[in-house]
Amino acid sequence: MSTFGPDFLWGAATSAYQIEGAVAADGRGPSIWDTFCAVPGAVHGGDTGAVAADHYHRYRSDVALMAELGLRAYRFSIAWPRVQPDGSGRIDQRGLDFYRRLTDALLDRGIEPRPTLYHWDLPQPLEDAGGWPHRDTAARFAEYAAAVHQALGDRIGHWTTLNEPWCSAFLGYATGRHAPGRREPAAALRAAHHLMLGHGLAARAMPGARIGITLNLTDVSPRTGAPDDRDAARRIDGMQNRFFLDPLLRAAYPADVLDDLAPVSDFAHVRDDDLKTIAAPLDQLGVNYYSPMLVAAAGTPEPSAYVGSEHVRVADGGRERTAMGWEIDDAGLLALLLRLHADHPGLPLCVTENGAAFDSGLQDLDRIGYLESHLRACARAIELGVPLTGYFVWSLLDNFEWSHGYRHRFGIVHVDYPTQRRTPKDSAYWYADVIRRGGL
Ligand code: IFM
Repeated sequence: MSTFGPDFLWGAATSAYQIEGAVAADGRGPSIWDTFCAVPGAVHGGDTGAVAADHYHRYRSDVALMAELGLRAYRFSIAWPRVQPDGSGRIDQRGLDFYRRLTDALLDRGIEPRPTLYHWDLPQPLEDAGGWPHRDTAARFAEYAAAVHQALGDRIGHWTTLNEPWCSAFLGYATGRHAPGRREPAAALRAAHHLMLGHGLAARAMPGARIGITLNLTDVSPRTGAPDDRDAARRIDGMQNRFFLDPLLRAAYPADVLDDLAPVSDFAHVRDDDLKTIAAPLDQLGVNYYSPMLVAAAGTPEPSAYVGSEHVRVADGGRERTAMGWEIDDAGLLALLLRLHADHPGLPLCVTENGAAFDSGLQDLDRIGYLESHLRACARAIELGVPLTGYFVWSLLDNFEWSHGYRHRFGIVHVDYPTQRRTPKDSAYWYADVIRRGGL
Protein backbone atom coordinates (compact mmCIF):
# COMPACT_ATOMS: atom_id res chain seq x y z
CA MET A 1 0.00 0.00 0.00
CA SER A 2 1.15 3.55 -0.71
CA THR A 3 2.60 5.61 2.13
CA PHE A 4 -0.13 8.17 1.61
CA GLY A 5 -3.05 5.80 2.27
CA PRO A 6 -6.44 5.64 0.54
CA ASP A 7 -7.95 8.65 2.34
CA PHE A 8 -5.12 11.06 1.58
CA LEU A 9 -6.55 14.27 0.09
CA TRP A 10 -4.88 14.98 -3.21
CA GLY A 11 -5.79 18.50 -4.15
CA ALA A 12 -4.98 21.80 -5.76
CA ALA A 13 -5.53 25.29 -4.41
CA THR A 14 -6.49 28.75 -5.64
CA SER A 15 -7.94 31.91 -4.12
CA ALA A 16 -10.81 34.17 -5.13
CA TYR A 17 -9.07 37.42 -6.04
CA GLN A 18 -6.30 35.57 -7.86
CA ILE A 19 -8.57 33.75 -10.31
CA GLU A 20 -12.20 34.88 -10.27
CA GLY A 21 -12.14 38.26 -12.01
CA ALA A 22 -15.71 39.60 -12.38
CA VAL A 23 -15.02 42.17 -9.69
CA ALA A 24 -18.20 44.13 -10.36
CA ALA A 25 -20.50 41.18 -11.11
CA ASP A 26 -23.66 40.40 -9.16
CA GLY A 27 -23.27 43.10 -6.55
CA ARG A 28 -19.69 42.35 -5.44
CA GLY A 29 -18.29 45.29 -3.49
CA PRO A 30 -14.72 46.58 -3.70
CA SER A 31 -12.01 44.90 -1.65
CA ILE A 32 -8.71 46.32 -0.42
CA TRP A 33 -7.02 44.60 -3.36
CA ASP A 34 -9.16 46.43 -5.92
CA THR A 35 -8.14 49.66 -4.24
CA PHE A 36 -4.46 48.72 -3.90
CA CYS A 37 -4.17 47.65 -7.54
CA ALA A 38 -5.25 51.16 -8.57
CA VAL A 39 -2.32 52.74 -6.71
CA PRO A 40 0.39 53.59 -9.27
CA GLY A 41 3.45 51.38 -8.77
CA ALA A 42 1.81 49.07 -6.21
CA VAL A 43 1.51 46.07 -8.54
CA HIS A 44 3.94 45.02 -11.25
CA GLY A 45 2.89 46.31 -14.66
CA GLY A 46 -0.23 47.94 -13.22
CA ASP A 47 -1.91 44.51 -13.29
CA THR A 48 -5.16 43.92 -11.43
CA GLY A 49 -7.45 41.00 -10.56
CA ALA A 50 -10.34 42.57 -12.49
CA VAL A 51 -10.40 39.73 -15.03
CA ALA A 52 -7.72 37.33 -13.74
CA ALA A 53 -8.51 33.79 -14.99
CA ASP A 54 -12.23 34.66 -15.31
CA HIS A 55 -13.03 31.67 -13.12
CA TYR A 56 -16.29 33.32 -11.98
CA HIS A 57 -17.67 32.68 -15.45
CA ARG A 58 -15.67 29.55 -16.23
CA TYR A 59 -15.97 27.60 -13.00
CA ARG A 60 -17.90 24.76 -14.64
CA SER A 61 -15.21 23.96 -17.19
CA ASP A 62 -12.55 24.47 -14.52
CA VAL A 63 -14.26 21.88 -12.33
CA ALA A 64 -14.44 19.53 -15.33
CA LEU A 65 -10.69 19.99 -15.75
CA MET A 66 -10.13 19.19 -12.08
CA ALA A 67 -12.14 16.00 -12.55
CA GLU A 68 -10.05 15.06 -15.59
CA LEU A 69 -6.92 15.45 -13.48
CA GLY A 70 -8.48 13.23 -10.82
CA LEU A 71 -8.32 15.79 -8.00
CA ARG A 72 -9.90 14.52 -4.79
CA ALA A 73 -10.23 17.95 -3.23
CA TYR A 74 -10.21 21.59 -4.30
CA ARG A 75 -9.15 24.41 -2.01
CA PHE A 76 -10.67 27.74 -3.01
CA SER A 77 -11.51 30.89 -1.14
CA ILE A 78 -14.79 32.70 -0.70
CA ALA A 79 -14.73 36.39 -1.50
CA TRP A 80 -16.13 38.27 1.49
CA PRO A 81 -17.02 41.30 -0.74
CA ARG A 82 -19.24 39.07 -2.91
CA VAL A 83 -21.16 37.75 0.06
CA GLN A 84 -21.27 40.93 2.14
CA PRO A 85 -20.35 43.87 -0.08
CA ASP A 86 -20.25 46.36 2.81
CA GLY A 87 -18.37 43.99 5.13
CA SER A 88 -21.27 44.06 7.58
CA GLY A 89 -25.04 43.81 7.60
CA ARG A 90 -26.69 42.97 4.29
CA ILE A 91 -25.81 39.59 2.72
CA ASP A 92 -25.95 39.41 -1.07
CA GLN A 93 -27.63 36.14 -2.00
CA ARG A 94 -26.01 36.26 -5.45
CA GLY A 95 -22.57 35.94 -3.87
CA LEU A 96 -23.62 32.92 -1.81
CA ASP A 97 -25.29 31.40 -4.87
CA PHE A 98 -22.04 31.46 -6.81
CA TYR A 99 -20.26 29.44 -4.13
CA ARG A 100 -23.24 27.10 -3.84
CA ARG A 101 -23.07 26.42 -7.59
CA LEU A 102 -19.30 25.90 -7.41
CA THR A 103 -19.65 23.57 -4.42
CA ASP A 104 -22.37 21.54 -6.11
CA ALA A 105 -20.33 21.25 -9.31
CA LEU A 106 -17.45 19.87 -7.22
CA LEU A 107 -19.63 17.46 -5.29
CA ASP A 108 -21.21 16.22 -8.52
CA ARG A 109 -17.71 15.23 -9.65
CA GLY A 110 -16.77 13.65 -6.33
CA ILE A 111 -14.31 16.44 -5.48
CA GLU A 112 -14.31 17.58 -1.86
CA PRO A 113 -14.81 21.35 -1.51
CA ARG A 114 -12.30 22.89 0.92
CA PRO A 115 -13.15 26.58 1.24
CA THR A 116 -11.12 29.26 2.98
CA LEU A 117 -13.18 32.15 4.32
CA TYR A 118 -10.51 34.83 4.08
CA HIS A 119 -7.70 34.95 1.55
CA TRP A 120 -6.82 38.67 1.85
CA ASP A 121 -9.77 40.38 0.14
CA LEU A 122 -11.13 42.53 2.97
CA PRO A 123 -14.21 44.57 1.95
CA GLN A 124 -13.00 48.14 1.44
CA PRO A 125 -15.63 49.66 3.79
CA LEU A 126 -14.06 47.70 6.65
CA GLU A 127 -10.62 49.06 5.83
CA ASP A 128 -12.14 52.54 5.71
CA ALA A 129 -13.38 51.90 9.24
CA GLY A 130 -9.85 50.96 10.41
CA GLY A 131 -9.18 47.53 8.88
CA TRP A 132 -7.72 44.60 10.79
CA PRO A 133 -5.95 46.85 13.34
CA HIS A 134 -9.47 47.79 14.46
CA ARG A 135 -10.95 45.24 16.88
CA ASP A 136 -14.43 45.36 15.41
CA THR A 137 -13.17 43.75 12.16
CA ALA A 138 -12.80 40.45 14.05
CA ALA A 139 -16.46 40.53 15.03
CA ARG A 140 -17.46 41.41 11.46
CA PHE A 141 -15.49 38.42 10.19
CA ALA A 142 -17.35 36.08 12.55
CA GLU A 143 -20.66 37.52 11.36
CA TYR A 144 -19.69 36.84 7.73
CA ALA A 145 -18.43 33.34 8.59
CA ALA A 146 -21.72 32.50 10.30
CA ALA A 147 -23.70 33.63 7.24
CA VAL A 148 -21.61 31.52 4.85
CA HIS A 149 -21.73 28.51 7.13
CA GLN A 150 -25.48 28.81 7.49
CA ALA A 151 -25.85 28.86 3.70
CA LEU A 152 -23.36 26.12 2.78
CA GLY A 153 -22.82 24.10 5.96
CA ASP A 154 -25.12 21.36 4.66
CA ARG A 155 -22.68 20.71 1.80
CA ILE A 156 -19.29 21.55 3.27
CA GLY A 157 -17.79 19.80 6.28
CA HIS A 158 -14.33 21.29 6.59
CA TRP A 159 -13.63 25.02 6.68
CA THR A 160 -10.45 27.05 6.82
CA THR A 161 -10.93 30.43 8.45
CA LEU A 162 -7.83 32.39 7.37
CA ASN A 163 -5.08 32.02 4.85
CA GLU A 164 -1.65 33.20 6.02
CA PRO A 165 -2.51 35.87 8.60
CA TRP A 166 1.23 36.71 8.70
CA CYS A 167 0.90 38.14 5.18
CA SER A 168 -2.35 39.98 5.91
CA ALA A 169 -0.85 41.59 9.00
CA PHE A 170 2.79 42.20 8.15
CA LEU A 171 2.81 42.65 4.37
CA GLY A 172 -0.47 44.56 4.55
CA TYR A 173 0.17 46.84 7.52
CA ALA A 174 3.95 46.90 8.14
CA THR A 175 5.90 46.67 4.89
CA GLY A 176 2.99 47.98 2.79
CA ARG A 177 3.85 45.56 -0.02
CA HIS A 178 0.35 44.13 0.06
CA ALA A 179 -3.07 45.77 0.39
CA PRO A 180 -3.95 48.00 2.10
CA GLY A 181 -0.35 49.19 1.78
CA ARG A 182 0.04 50.69 5.26
CA ARG A 183 3.42 51.02 6.97
CA GLU A 184 2.48 51.08 10.62
CA PRO A 185 4.32 48.42 12.64
CA ALA A 186 2.22 48.79 15.81
CA ALA A 187 -0.97 48.56 13.74
CA ALA A 188 0.38 45.40 12.09
CA LEU A 189 0.65 43.73 15.50
CA ARG A 190 -2.92 44.71 16.30
CA ALA A 191 -3.96 43.38 12.88
CA ALA A 192 -2.30 40.02 13.59
CA HIS A 193 -4.10 39.77 16.92
CA HIS A 194 -7.49 40.68 15.48
CA LEU A 195 -7.07 38.25 12.60
CA MET A 196 -6.49 35.45 15.10
CA LEU A 197 -9.36 36.72 17.25
CA GLY A 198 -11.54 36.68 14.14
CA HIS A 199 -10.52 33.06 13.59
CA GLY A 200 -11.56 32.11 17.13
CA LEU A 201 -14.85 34.03 16.96
CA ALA A 202 -15.64 32.51 13.57
CA ALA A 203 -14.96 28.99 14.87
CA ARG A 204 -17.48 29.68 17.63
CA ALA A 205 -20.00 31.04 15.12
CA MET A 206 -19.96 27.89 12.98
CA PRO A 207 -21.40 25.16 15.19
CA GLY A 208 -20.67 21.63 14.01
CA ALA A 209 -18.10 22.76 11.41
CA ARG A 210 -14.67 21.16 11.25
CA ILE A 211 -12.27 24.08 11.56
CA GLY A 212 -8.79 24.68 10.25
CA ILE A 213 -6.50 27.64 9.78
CA THR A 214 -3.68 27.94 7.26
CA LEU A 215 -0.35 29.51 8.19
CA ASN A 216 2.68 30.26 6.03
CA LEU A 217 5.30 28.52 8.09
CA THR A 218 8.94 27.99 7.36
CA ASP A 219 12.00 26.14 8.51
CA VAL A 220 14.48 28.65 9.92
CA SER A 221 18.16 28.05 10.55
CA PRO A 222 21.07 30.29 11.51
CA ARG A 223 23.81 30.84 8.93
CA THR A 224 26.48 29.98 11.50
CA GLY A 225 26.54 28.73 15.07
CA ALA A 226 27.55 32.19 16.33
CA PRO A 227 25.28 33.49 19.12
CA ASP A 228 24.19 36.53 17.04
CA ASP A 229 23.12 34.37 14.11
CA ARG A 230 21.33 31.93 16.42
CA ASP A 231 19.46 34.81 17.97
CA ALA A 232 18.51 36.01 14.49
CA ALA A 233 17.03 32.56 13.80
CA ARG A 234 15.14 32.64 17.10
CA ARG A 235 13.65 36.05 16.16
CA ILE A 236 12.52 34.95 12.72
CA ASP A 237 11.14 31.67 14.00
CA GLY A 238 9.34 33.76 16.62
CA MET A 239 7.69 36.14 14.17
CA GLN A 240 7.08 33.76 11.32
CA ASN A 241 6.02 30.63 13.17
CA ARG A 242 5.52 30.90 16.94
CA PHE A 243 3.76 34.30 16.93
CA PHE A 244 0.80 32.49 15.33
CA LEU A 245 1.25 28.88 16.45
CA ASP A 246 1.46 29.64 20.17
CA PRO A 247 -1.72 31.73 20.52
CA LEU A 248 -3.65 29.26 18.35
CA LEU A 249 -2.38 26.09 19.99
CA ARG A 250 -1.18 27.14 23.45
CA ALA A 251 -3.36 30.19 24.16
CA ALA A 252 -0.30 32.39 24.76
CA TYR A 253 2.04 34.67 22.86
CA PRO A 254 5.68 33.54 23.05
CA ALA A 255 7.36 35.53 25.86
CA ASP A 256 10.65 36.05 23.99
CA VAL A 257 8.79 37.52 21.00
CA LEU A 258 6.83 39.90 23.24
CA ASP A 259 10.20 41.05 24.62
CA ASP A 260 11.55 41.58 21.10
CA LEU A 261 8.43 43.59 20.24
CA ALA A 262 8.35 45.73 23.40
CA PRO A 263 9.75 48.80 21.55
CA VAL A 264 6.86 48.55 19.07
CA SER A 265 3.85 47.62 21.19
CA ASP A 266 2.80 47.05 24.79
CA PHE A 267 0.10 44.63 23.58
CA ALA A 268 -2.56 46.56 25.48
CA HIS A 269 -4.94 45.58 22.66
CA VAL A 270 -5.01 42.00 24.00
CA ARG A 271 -8.04 41.71 26.26
CA ASP A 272 -8.91 39.12 28.90
CA ASP A 273 -10.13 35.90 27.34
CA ASP A 274 -8.92 36.80 23.81
CA LEU A 275 -6.32 34.06 23.91
CA LYS A 276 -8.88 31.54 25.11
CA THR A 277 -11.06 32.50 22.14
CA ILE A 278 -8.14 32.29 19.70
CA ALA A 279 -7.18 28.82 20.93
CA ALA A 280 -10.52 27.34 19.81
CA PRO A 281 -10.29 23.60 19.13
CA LEU A 282 -8.61 23.00 15.76
CA ASP A 283 -9.39 20.03 13.55
CA GLN A 284 -6.50 20.74 11.23
CA LEU A 285 -3.50 23.00 10.86
CA GLY A 286 -2.93 23.98 7.24
CA VAL A 287 0.73 24.36 6.36
CA ASN A 288 1.80 26.49 3.41
CA TYR A 289 5.45 25.82 2.66
CA TYR A 290 7.53 27.16 -0.21
CA SER A 291 11.07 27.84 0.93
CA PRO A 292 13.31 27.66 3.99
CA MET A 293 15.00 30.66 5.62
CA LEU A 294 18.69 30.84 6.38
CA VAL A 295 19.27 33.92 8.50
CA ALA A 296 22.11 35.90 10.00
CA ALA A 297 22.45 38.86 12.30
CA ALA A 298 22.20 42.15 10.41
CA GLY A 299 24.96 44.70 10.74
CA THR A 300 22.65 47.68 10.72
CA PRO A 301 19.02 47.46 11.88
CA GLU A 302 16.48 48.27 9.20
CA PRO A 303 13.57 49.73 11.14
CA SER A 304 10.91 49.56 8.45
CA ALA A 305 11.59 46.06 7.13
CA TYR A 306 9.80 43.34 9.11
CA VAL A 307 8.39 44.00 12.54
CA GLY A 308 10.58 42.31 15.15
CA SER A 309 13.12 41.27 12.53
CA GLU A 310 15.04 44.50 12.16
CA HIS A 311 18.20 42.84 13.42
CA VAL A 312 18.14 40.02 10.90
CA ARG A 313 19.10 39.51 7.31
CA VAL A 314 18.23 36.60 5.07
CA ALA A 315 21.37 34.80 3.90
CA ASP A 316 21.99 32.98 0.65
CA GLY A 317 21.78 29.22 1.15
CA GLY A 318 23.31 28.60 -2.27
CA ARG A 319 20.40 26.52 -3.50
CA GLU A 320 18.54 26.68 -6.79
CA ARG A 321 15.75 29.22 -6.91
CA THR A 322 12.30 29.51 -8.47
CA ALA A 323 11.25 32.39 -10.70
CA MET A 324 10.21 34.23 -7.53
CA GLY A 325 13.82 33.98 -6.35
CA TRP A 326 12.80 31.59 -3.56
CA GLU A 327 15.35 28.92 -2.62
CA ILE A 328 14.23 25.34 -3.21
CA ASP A 329 14.65 22.92 -0.32
CA ASP A 330 12.39 19.95 0.32
CA ALA A 331 14.35 19.12 3.48
CA GLY A 332 12.87 22.30 4.95
CA LEU A 333 9.36 20.92 4.48
CA LEU A 334 10.28 17.64 6.17
CA ALA A 335 11.94 19.48 9.07
CA LEU A 336 8.92 21.75 9.44
CA LEU A 337 6.39 18.88 9.48
CA LEU A 338 8.46 16.94 12.01
CA ARG A 339 8.85 19.99 14.22
CA LEU A 340 5.11 20.76 14.15
CA HIS A 341 4.32 17.17 15.03
CA ALA A 342 6.86 17.15 17.86
CA ASP A 343 5.59 20.47 19.27
CA HIS A 344 1.89 19.68 18.84
CA PRO A 345 1.48 15.90 18.86
CA GLY A 346 -1.81 14.54 17.60
CA LEU A 347 -2.72 17.67 15.62
CA PRO A 348 -3.70 16.69 12.05
CA LEU A 349 -1.60 18.59 9.51
CA CYS A 350 -2.36 19.25 5.87
CA VAL A 351 -0.08 20.85 3.30
CA THR A 352 -2.59 23.40 2.03
CA GLU A 353 -0.11 25.03 -0.39
CA ASN A 354 3.14 23.95 -1.95
CA GLY A 355 4.41 24.68 -5.41
CA ALA A 356 6.65 26.90 -7.45
CA ALA A 357 6.67 29.68 -10.01
CA PHE A 358 8.64 28.77 -13.11
CA ASP A 359 8.44 30.40 -16.48
CA SER A 360 9.25 27.24 -18.40
CA GLY A 361 5.97 26.98 -20.32
CA LEU A 362 4.11 23.73 -20.89
CA GLN A 363 7.14 21.44 -20.55
CA ASP A 364 7.69 22.35 -16.92
CA LEU A 365 10.17 19.73 -15.81
CA ASP A 366 11.42 22.17 -13.17
CA ARG A 367 7.98 22.28 -11.54
CA ILE A 368 7.69 18.48 -11.65
CA GLY A 369 11.07 18.26 -9.93
CA TYR A 370 9.94 20.68 -7.24
CA LEU A 371 6.64 18.91 -6.61
CA GLU A 372 8.17 15.44 -6.64
CA SER A 373 10.89 16.28 -4.13
CA HIS A 374 8.42 17.97 -1.80
CA LEU A 375 5.98 15.06 -2.05
CA ARG A 376 8.85 12.76 -1.12
CA ALA A 377 9.34 14.91 1.97
CA CYS A 378 5.64 14.44 2.78
CA ALA A 379 5.93 10.68 2.33
CA ARG A 380 8.94 10.59 4.65
CA ALA A 381 7.07 12.66 7.23
CA ILE A 382 4.18 10.19 7.15
CA GLU A 383 6.60 7.28 7.54
CA LEU A 384 8.02 9.03 10.58
CA GLY A 385 4.57 9.28 12.15
CA VAL A 386 3.32 12.75 11.14
CA PRO A 387 -0.49 12.77 10.79
CA LEU A 388 -0.52 14.38 7.35
CA THR A 389 -3.99 14.30 5.82
CA GLY A 390 -3.49 15.92 2.43
CA TYR A 391 -1.44 17.89 -0.06
CA PHE A 392 -2.65 20.78 -2.22
CA VAL A 393 -0.55 22.03 -5.12
CA TRP A 394 -0.34 25.78 -5.44
CA SER A 395 -1.75 26.39 -7.88
CA LEU A 396 -4.32 24.79 -10.12
CA LEU A 397 -4.18 27.71 -12.59
CA ASP A 398 -1.73 30.44 -13.49
CA ASN A 399 -3.07 33.47 -11.69
CA PHE A 400 -2.66 36.97 -10.27
CA GLU A 401 0.36 36.78 -7.96
CA TRP A 402 -0.45 39.85 -5.83
CA SER A 403 2.13 42.63 -6.11
CA HIS A 404 3.93 40.61 -8.81
CA GLY A 405 0.86 40.78 -11.04
CA TYR A 406 0.87 38.17 -13.81
CA ARG A 407 4.65 38.17 -14.20
CA HIS A 408 5.21 34.68 -12.75
CA ARG A 409 3.24 31.50 -13.23
CA PHE A 410 2.48 29.05 -10.42
CA GLY A 411 -0.16 26.96 -12.23
CA ILE A 412 0.00 23.31 -13.22
CA VAL A 413 -2.48 24.49 -15.85
CA HIS A 414 -1.38 27.25 -18.19
CA VAL A 415 -3.76 30.16 -18.72
CA ASP A 416 -3.48 32.19 -21.90
CA TYR A 417 -4.88 35.41 -20.49
CA PRO A 418 -6.02 37.06 -23.76
CA THR A 419 -8.13 34.01 -24.75
CA GLN A 420 -8.55 32.45 -21.26
CA ARG A 421 -7.64 29.12 -22.82
CA ARG A 422 -6.51 26.52 -20.27
CA THR A 423 -3.77 24.03 -21.20
CA PRO A 424 -2.51 21.47 -18.71
CA LYS A 425 1.27 21.61 -18.35
CA ASP A 426 3.33 18.44 -18.08
CA SER A 427 3.20 18.87 -14.29
CA ALA A 428 -0.58 18.55 -14.40
CA TYR A 429 -0.35 15.21 -16.22
CA TRP A 430 2.40 14.11 -13.87
CA TYR A 431 0.30 15.05 -10.81
CA ALA A 432 -2.75 13.28 -12.27
CA ASP A 433 -0.62 10.16 -12.55
CA VAL A 434 0.59 10.48 -8.95
CA ILE A 435 -3.02 10.77 -7.80
CA ARG A 436 -4.08 7.78 -9.91
CA ARG A 437 -1.33 5.68 -8.40
CA GLY A 438 -1.99 7.02 -4.89
CA GLY A 439 1.61 8.16 -4.48
CA LEU A 440 5.01 8.49 -6.04
O1 IFM B 1 -0.11 33.12 -4.42
C1 IFM B 1 0.20 32.99 -3.06
C2 IFM B 1 -1.03 32.63 -2.28
O2 IFM B 1 -2.05 33.56 -2.45
C3 IFM B 1 -0.72 32.56 -0.81
N1 IFM B 1 0.44 31.71 -0.57
C4 IFM B 1 1.59 31.90 -1.37
C5 IFM B 1 1.23 31.91 -2.85
C6 IFM B 1 2.48 32.13 -3.70
O3 IFM B 1 3.08 33.34 -3.39
